[in-house]
Amino acid sequence: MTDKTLFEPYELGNITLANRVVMAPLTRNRAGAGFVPGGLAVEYYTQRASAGLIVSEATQISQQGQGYQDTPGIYTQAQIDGWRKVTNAVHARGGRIFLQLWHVGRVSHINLQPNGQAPVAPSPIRALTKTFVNNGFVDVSEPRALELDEIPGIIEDFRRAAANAIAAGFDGVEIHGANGYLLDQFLKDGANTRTDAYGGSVENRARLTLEVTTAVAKEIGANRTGIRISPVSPANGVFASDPQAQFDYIVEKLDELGIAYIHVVEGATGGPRDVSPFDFEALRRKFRNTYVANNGYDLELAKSRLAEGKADLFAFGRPFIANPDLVERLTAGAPLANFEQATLYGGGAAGYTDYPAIAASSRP
Ligand code: 8OZ
Repeated sequence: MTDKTLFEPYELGNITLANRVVMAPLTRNRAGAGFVPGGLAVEYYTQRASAGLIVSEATQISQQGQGYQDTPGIYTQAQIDGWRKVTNAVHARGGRIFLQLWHVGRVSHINLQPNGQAPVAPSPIRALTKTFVNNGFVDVSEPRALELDEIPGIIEDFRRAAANAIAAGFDGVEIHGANGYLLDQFLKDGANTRTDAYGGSVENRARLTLEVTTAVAKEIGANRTGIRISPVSPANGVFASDPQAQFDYIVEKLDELGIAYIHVVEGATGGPRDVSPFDFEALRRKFRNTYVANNGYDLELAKSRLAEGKADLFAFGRPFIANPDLVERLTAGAPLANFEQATLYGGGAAGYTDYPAIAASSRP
């Protein structure tokens, strides 16, 4: 296999990606009033449309699903209309874009919740993590456990959000099942001590994620549905005592549902790849459709993993922040710019849409 393959088209479900480079979801906290993505978001995503696939920033499916200030939603008509401008612009540049569907669960703050209520979670266990509200990082609020009869409403919120995403022109959706948010809270026994049908065993902990995925796939088509998982990541204070059994099981079931892809955060999100022993190749073997690999990839690692057949697509997150033309830079072997930490979360154009593409003349 030659080096070029990373930059050749790839068939994902029923769409064709221009290359195997995925822009990973990146939270940037710049939505406008009503949690509507605005003109800057249109510009930001359009600048990055040469990615084979863009996965949008995590987008809440309901007000209850929000955990940080100024993140966009996909539950009102104004939000659908705002996102429509993003998808139109990305498509006009030949790009493809999925929306990431997000419910934060316990990673939230009463200031963001409907009527100032407690955030919801599988169990009333506070996460040892912070959230970004009122322009600063603060401890998350004490959550309350979801009642059994509230669970159908959560599934319905995901289903409706997926329908809204398609109405907004997205090519598909990625269910956020990673990084210590609601679905990952259910999957991991450190956050889920339920004794009903949604806790207590590998099968029960997987139930909500599988019910959500089934409902979304039924609504918009399995070939337009993906999911992100992070089996061993401690992100947002989650812990699984036997992640291999938990994730072997759920990936087998996701394969049966025939969804387009699994997007796997290999290791600690944004951190080391080898935090604990885990056989990611077992997940790859269990899943017949597309395996999207993520976490700390650079060009060399992506090329070698592709050559070894260990993954189909490679999701780059942070490199896309300061390199809107990441695909062109990787293709040309051009140097990558570093992003500025201070402008990651919130603000305006600075550190968002003002990172330049490399001048054609300075490409090697
Ligand atoms: C960074 C800051 C806030 C949220 C994730 C949605 O980790 C996020 C996120 C990342 O998946």
